Amino acid sequence: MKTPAILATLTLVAPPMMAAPGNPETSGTFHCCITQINQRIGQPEKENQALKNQLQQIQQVLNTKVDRAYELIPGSFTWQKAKADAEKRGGHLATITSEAEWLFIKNSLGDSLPDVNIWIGATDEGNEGHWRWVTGEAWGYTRWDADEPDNYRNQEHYAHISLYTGSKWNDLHNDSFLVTHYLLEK
Ligand SMILES: [Ca+2]
Ligand SMILES: [Ca+2]
Repeated sequence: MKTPAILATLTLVAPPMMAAPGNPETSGTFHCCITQINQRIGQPEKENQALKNQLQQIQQVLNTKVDRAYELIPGSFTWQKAKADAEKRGGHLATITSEAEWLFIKNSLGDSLPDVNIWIGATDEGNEGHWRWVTGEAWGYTRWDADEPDNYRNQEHYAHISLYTGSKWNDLHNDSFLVTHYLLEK
């Protein structure tokens, strides 16, 4: 809360009894005071700008995907089995096609997200290096970790959110014990 600090500034710099608009001495004092207040009010606005931008982006997702819901499903699925299970539940492995959608997912799932490895609906199976979403949505936005996807041992064709890298993405082989959840979107 900045309000007490602002009030303190007002009291110290400009005693209320001197409020004479026509008096050049007092109006100068007030001008100085108002400038200080504006500076102090403006500062938190700047500090909050990043947060406001995030909220705007989340709002964009809400506007375009109002009926979307994301759920973390636990289980030792292969990527293929996770894909089938998501479809059986009437959804699909999550497709994360914008920063806004990612922020929305992060906000939806809260603290549970960074603690586990999670399959998502991206694969280059059958066409090495050509990544695609299971839904056929346009491939563009990515969150690959540095040096990923690396197609290690020429076996890694499935993407997951990695707990080790601040929720960046890594490619893995279909059957990895490291992945303990998948992200359902429906
Ligand atoms: Ca690959
Ligand atoms: Ca990899």
